[in-house]
Amino acid sequence: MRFGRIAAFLAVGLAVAGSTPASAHPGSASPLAGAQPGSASSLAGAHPRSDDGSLRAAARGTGVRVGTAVDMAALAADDPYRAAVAREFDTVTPENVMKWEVVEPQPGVYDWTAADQLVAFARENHQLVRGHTLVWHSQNPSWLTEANYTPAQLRALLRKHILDEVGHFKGKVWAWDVANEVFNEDGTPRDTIWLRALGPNYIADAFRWAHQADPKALLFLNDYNNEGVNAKSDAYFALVKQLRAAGVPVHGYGMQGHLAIQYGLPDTVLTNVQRFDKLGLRTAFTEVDVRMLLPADAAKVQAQTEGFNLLLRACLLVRHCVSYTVWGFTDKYSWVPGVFDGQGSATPMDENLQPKPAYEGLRETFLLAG
Ligand code: 9MR
Repeated sequence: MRFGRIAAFLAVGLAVAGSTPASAHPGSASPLAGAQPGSASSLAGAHPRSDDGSLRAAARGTGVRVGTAVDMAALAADDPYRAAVAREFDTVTPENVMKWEVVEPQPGVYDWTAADQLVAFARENHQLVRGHTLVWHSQNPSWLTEANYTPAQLRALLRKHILDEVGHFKGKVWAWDVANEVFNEDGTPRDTIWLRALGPNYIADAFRWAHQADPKALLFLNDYNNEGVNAKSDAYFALVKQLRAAGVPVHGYGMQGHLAIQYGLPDTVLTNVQRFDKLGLRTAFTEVDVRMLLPADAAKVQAQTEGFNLLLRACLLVRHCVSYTVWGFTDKYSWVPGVFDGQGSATPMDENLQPKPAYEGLRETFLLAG
């Protein structure tokens, strides 16, 4: 239904400058027709509900699932938070509990407790799970990073980690962020233990192992500052073409969407998403938040609303953008103030879970497209 609504965007002047329905609509034959991975039929999801005023209800019929990162401590302790996760979202991403340091705190000793709880919560609420993340330079266990493993040992450890984790969640995770943040801003490969020991082919290996463990899961690359056309997204574009030419099962390009209004909003997002879309690749916004220097004022709030909507519109204007996920929906649990001094208010709801203009803007944009 998504493309019938592009006229609505244009009519109300919301379309991104330079876009047209024709350029957003890459032909009628979908390069994804018949593709198996990511079929939601065997997973929970798309539960029909009446319009209860939620984001989830607004997103229905748009072809884009709306999701949030979930803080598992908050989910256990905070009933209004828990109710909002269930009410507002189609998909959930564990903010931390599927990361290697959490799932394998000691070599060979797995702890799936918190991740399993999220999967069960998602099932109860007819939500899909985005798994996050399999190979990354951060949040790895110290037993892994502080030992002097040989390249062969590191490769075996990475292979086992991916086969075991994806295998544990086989049939329960809709999409995986397989490789996270593998490029620098200038498009060169990020210097990580994986690159140093294994060379750049560790990325292709990671996708092959993930596919082997769950052939139906959608497998994504994922990064930040790759929303617009720039050296980093160019590097991803080249990598995707190279991986696909080599038959590597890569299905999606994830753009985290951590924006900050004081740096301005990226202005080539739609062009960037379109070029990946035209390759037949799924795209997704995976970790959207829009921070600001505190205190907030009306102009900053307006800029933030525009930031959230800019990314959502780009998603709605292409054929294969499958989800739009916020990295937490309430300022009560956002990672931002702890990392960026003097910044915050980055999510669509305030600390009392009251919707901000950004929330209303997202709802309106979904409704226009639905
Ligand atoms: O939000 C996450 C925060 O709680 C963790 O402390 C942090 C550790 O690196 O990771 C945060 O999530 C990151 C995500 O996994 C990858 N993209 C950037 C996110 C924000 O830092």
